[in-house]
Parts: sequence; C-alpha cells; structure tokens
Amino acid sequence: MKKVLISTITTLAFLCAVAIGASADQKIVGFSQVDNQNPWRLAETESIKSEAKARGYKLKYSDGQAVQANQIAAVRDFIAQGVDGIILAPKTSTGWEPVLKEAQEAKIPVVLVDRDIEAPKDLVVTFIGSDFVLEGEMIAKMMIEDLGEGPLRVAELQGQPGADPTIDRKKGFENIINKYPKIEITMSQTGEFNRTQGKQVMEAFLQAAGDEIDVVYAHNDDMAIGAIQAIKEYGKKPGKDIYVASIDGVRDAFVAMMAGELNSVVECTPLMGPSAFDAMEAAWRGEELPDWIVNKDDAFRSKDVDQTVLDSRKY
Ligand code: GZL
Repeated sequence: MKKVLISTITTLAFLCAVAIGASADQKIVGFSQVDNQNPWRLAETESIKSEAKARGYKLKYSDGQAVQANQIAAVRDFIAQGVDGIILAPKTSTGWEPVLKEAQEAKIPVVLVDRDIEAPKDLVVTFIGSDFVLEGEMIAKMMIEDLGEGPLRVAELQGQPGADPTIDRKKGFENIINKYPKIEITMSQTGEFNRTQGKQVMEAFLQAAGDEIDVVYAHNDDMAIGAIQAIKEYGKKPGKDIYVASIDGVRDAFVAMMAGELNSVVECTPLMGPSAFDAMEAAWRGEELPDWIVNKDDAFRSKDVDQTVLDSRKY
C-alpha cells in the first residue's frame, strides 16, 4: 500500500511540475513581489529573476500591484502548486502569520527579502534586507553635517504606509533630529514610494508653505525625483534653495546628484537575488540561518558623483 502511495505522490509532483512548465527534477520557486512601480523595484525583480535562471530554477513570479491581499493569494497559489520554495518581498509588516503557517505546514521554506515582518521568526528561513533605521540616521547626520543644527524646517515624503522601510526610515531620521531642538519635520505625508505621488505631495507642500521649507527628506529616490520636478516648476532650485535627501541609490538619483539637484543619498541595494537563493539552498540543505542577513549601505553626496561613479552603478 505504502509503495502505491509513494508512487502516487511522485506522479502528482511530476504532474504539478509539468503543469508549471518545469522539468521533472527542476526546483520551482515562487516569488511574490510588492509591485513594480519604481526603478528600485524593477532592479530587485530583475535580480531575482536572473539569479533563478542562472541557477537553473523555475521561477513563478507574481506582481502584487502594491496590494497585500494579492501577495497573500499568490503565496497560497504557490503552496497549492507545491513549489519547492517561496521568496517574499512583503508590502507591509503585519498580516502574514496565517499564510506563512500554511507554507510551514506544507514544508515549503519562505525567504523574506527587502522588508521585515512582525511574525514568529520560525515561520521564515531568514530576512535579507537593509537596516532602515540606520539609513534614516545616516541621512539625518549627513543633512546636519551639511546644513548645521538649524533652524531647519523639513518636509518629509513617506513611503508606503505600514511598510517596514517607511516606519524605520522615519524612526531613524527622528532618532537624530530629536537631539536638535531647532530641526523639525513641519510637514509629512506618504508619496507611496513613487515619482508621481512624490511630485503631487511636494506640489501641495510648496503651495502650502513653499517659502518655509529648507529640506526635503524623501524615503526613496523616486519620490525625491518627483519632488525635484515640483520644486523646479515652483520656481526654486532643488539642491540649492531646498536641500534634498533620499534613500535607495538608483541610477536616476546619481544623475540628479551630478546635476546638483539632489544633495545626499543613502544606498539600499535591491540586488538580493544571489543572497536570496543562497538562503533558499541552505534551507533545502536543512541548515539554520540567522534571523536577519543585513545588507550594507553606502552614502553619497552630490559632490562625490562624477561620470565614473555614475558608470559604476549596478542598478
Ligand atoms: C527597501 C524597499 C523600498 C525602496 C523603495 O528595501 O522596500 O521599497 O526603498 C521601494 O524604492 O519601493
């Protein structure tokens, strides 16, 4: 009887693999991505897709369109398809425990990339991502080194609400400025991590108090670039009349720094394909991994950036 059961399971696994378009012994990995709404996201998606290809794995890719429910449905679909592993870039920090428990019960390892979540650590293999609190602290320190201890009125463009980087980049920035009574965030709103909404929010900030903004702190470059466009259309010089600081280090940010329109940037690498698959392979070998594999982030100022630096960028 047991032999019949095993051969049935093997047959089913083979049929699942074929249905997914993989060869019988090819490992299949599901990747649930938040969205593809900015260059940072596109670079992250490409890093994971190209690494899967390089290592010979079949990748099932799902774009969550910035909706957590879509991502949860995608993870459930990966589980139903019997994938060998799941890579998850979670939009928000909460709401993941039920579906991750289902993956655990199905014995499918989940590697978290890019953003951490509030869930028991045993539900994922590891979290691979930057230290967003440190990024916020680094950008605040650079601003103070450049502009002094105030008075400084800061307009803040926040990332997606409830997302780990949004919460922690704000926390890190405030950890530093709270030591300086003359530095204050006078306006703060989400621009959802994208250029269009970053520009729209900055336009509203400028309409409300254009002559009372010394600094724009954007939680990512794409919103900063939208803000730069708004500042120019308002008739001010970004990088000179208003100091602009952001996080990510995408190519467009280096172009803006070369033009003197973006003053300081802290990097946040999206190139997590290699480390994600290293972690997945370790999980398949039954190895324990640290709860958090921290990506290292460099910092740049406009004066540091020339064509050589720009040409060296990998994303
Ligand atoms: C950071 C990542 C953030 C980027 C944004 O790891 O989650 O999301 O900073 C992206 O550009 O949208």
